Amino acid sequence: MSLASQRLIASIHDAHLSQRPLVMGVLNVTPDSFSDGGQFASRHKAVEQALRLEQEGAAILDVGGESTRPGAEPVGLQEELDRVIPVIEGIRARTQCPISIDTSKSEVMAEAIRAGANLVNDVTALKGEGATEVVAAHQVPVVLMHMQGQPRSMQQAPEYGDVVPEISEFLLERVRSCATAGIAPDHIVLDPGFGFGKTLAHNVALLAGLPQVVELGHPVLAGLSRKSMLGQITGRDDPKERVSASVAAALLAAQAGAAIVRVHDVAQTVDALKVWQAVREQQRQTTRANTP
Ligand code: 9MG
Repeated sequence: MSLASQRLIASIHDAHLSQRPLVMGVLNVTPDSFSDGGQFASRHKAVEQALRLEQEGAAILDVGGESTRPGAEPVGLQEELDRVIPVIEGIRARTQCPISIDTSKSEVMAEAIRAGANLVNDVTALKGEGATEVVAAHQVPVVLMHMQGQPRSMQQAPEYGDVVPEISEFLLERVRSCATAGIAPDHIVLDPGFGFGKTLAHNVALLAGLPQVVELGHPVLAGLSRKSMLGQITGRDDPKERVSASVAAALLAAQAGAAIVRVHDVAQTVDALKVWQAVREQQRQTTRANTP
């Protein structure tokens, strides 16, 4: 295992145990993200954006080349590689900040790790062909996310009996499969997958029940940033207008015990977490002082 992966695993577990969540900054490298000015200009802009996110306090940079939004169409292998690999190489040439590859394709995982990625973020929880093998072979940490259905159709009619236990059971089953494939349990981060095949009621129940997912014993990642559930609650249609709602949701996830929050608005989230942590530290000191 590389030293960088060892360090990342240690910092994720430290975040989990100390309840000081790491902020993962989202870097989408889909054509609509950095498109003006051609291939090299857009690669340069993506790398500059990554460095900005790091400067703002991102502890992990999550690079993704295939949209997972509801209704999104799949992207071919070569197209996805062409989008993400040069950007990962470009980031790695400029910073040692941990990089996460957001993909479900084992070939992209392997190439991204070769190019400098340190963590795999898979919204299909390593169910794709060859995915567990790649993660086991490279001994990198992995985020296993729950999704009902596929991005193209997942919001059509999501259904659960009891959403939190059902998702927890799915995640535990994936942990067992990964262990059988040779992935160390302490390399696994769990993610209930807000917005992935869930109605507003499911998402709210999931956020309220997030401590139960944390109790499964693995670090938990929560991705609520700018999602449509926040648009439904606030009435804000434009995702860019959901910053305050996203920060509030990240704080709630942190309070519930999330070890990583995946966000677009890194600076705002980092500030909010600092306020929460300062008050929490004071509360801890007061409790200690008053304990005989
Ligand atoms: C790629 N992506 C989009 N939303 C996400 C979420 O909530 N969690 C994870 N792990 N990845 C996500």
